[in-house]
Amino acid sequence: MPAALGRPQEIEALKNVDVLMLSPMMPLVLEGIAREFNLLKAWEAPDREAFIREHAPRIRGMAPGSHYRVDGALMDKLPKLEIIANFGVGYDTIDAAEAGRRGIIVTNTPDVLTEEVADLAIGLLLATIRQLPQVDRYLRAGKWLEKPYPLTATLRDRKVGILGLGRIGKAVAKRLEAFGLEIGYHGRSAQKDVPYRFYPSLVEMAKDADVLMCVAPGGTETKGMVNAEVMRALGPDGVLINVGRGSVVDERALIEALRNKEILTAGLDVFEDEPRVPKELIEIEHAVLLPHVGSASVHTRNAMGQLVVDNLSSWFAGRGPLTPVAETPWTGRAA
Ligand code: NAP
Ligand code: 8YV
Repeated sequence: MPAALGRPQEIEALKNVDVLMLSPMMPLVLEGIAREFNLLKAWEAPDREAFIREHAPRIRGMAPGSHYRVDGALMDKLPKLEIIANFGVGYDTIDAAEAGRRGIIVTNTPDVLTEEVADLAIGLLLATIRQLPQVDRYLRAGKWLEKPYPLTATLRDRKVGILGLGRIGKAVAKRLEAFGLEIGYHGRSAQKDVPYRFYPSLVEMAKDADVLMCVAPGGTETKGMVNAEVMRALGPDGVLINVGRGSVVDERALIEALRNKEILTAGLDVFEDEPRVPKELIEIEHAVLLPHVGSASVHTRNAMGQLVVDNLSSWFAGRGPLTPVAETPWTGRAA
């Protein structure tokens, strides 16, 4: 049993527990953590590295911001680290397998954002196919006074292939069913009790579909899996929507596919190198580009933030993590 999982059951003097935050997070998280623990704000220090070095021997918890990589090298510096509480369901910036090997728990924020992100995915799909941002700009520019906006493509009769039929993928599928659309999915394996067709091959799914809805996680396994071949298979009437991770789509191949009209258009909430978006994508007027706002409502971000705080509270109160990730399962406290 790794050391962190076998701590003796005792009432913690929580205020003595050092929790490291690498970049500022929403007030609810900052205040929630500071209320219970000794919050170390690395970004306020003149020298972040020196600050981490100074406090490292005592740091037991961590709430990293989304733009920092938490890898083995950082874990090496934090010998007492027990838990990394991620803000977000996706945790591809954290080397969770490495954390697991060291007995460090990683938690994420599943479920509380599922419906919000699914709503956004549907909004982005409609906005992309019916060109809603472009139509809005048209009206504001006074062009309606000259002539009606040109007719657009349609969502009607489309087949949607979902890459990543997990919590969010299923919530998207449920909404698409209400739209009367045929749905298929691709993942590492077929799922029981799912009424949609499973495609073992992403290319085969793309051939059959004319919307590819990507809700897959980031990481080395999925990196660039929506590549030139997949886009060619999706075809000239095909629409790519990505609300999963930017790294899942080969962005250069996407730009080429859009430029060469190998696919019709794309709606993207996530990008390879956020917040930087290639100018070639920005120049493609018919694509719809959002600044990673899938979960970005006050309601849902509060729920996510609270779950970050609650995971730390629960862990340091000796009750285990609330939402550990698959690589660091909670097996209970040793007697
Ligand atoms: P989830 O329940 O874990 O679902 C992930 C799905 O991806 C699973 O169904 C899994 O199916 C599939 N998958 C995993 N690895 C795969 C691979 N190598 N090839 C093909 N499919 C693979 O996670 P979730 O809660 O739905 O969240 C999904 C992702 O959405 C997050 O990881 C995050 O990146 C993204 N997200 C984005 C936003 C946003 O603001 N845009 C907000 C929240 C989440 P199998 O196990 O069958 O392969
Ligand atoms: C968050 C996300 O916006 O949960 C995720 O995986 O991508 C989003 O909900 C993000 O992680 C916070 O910056």
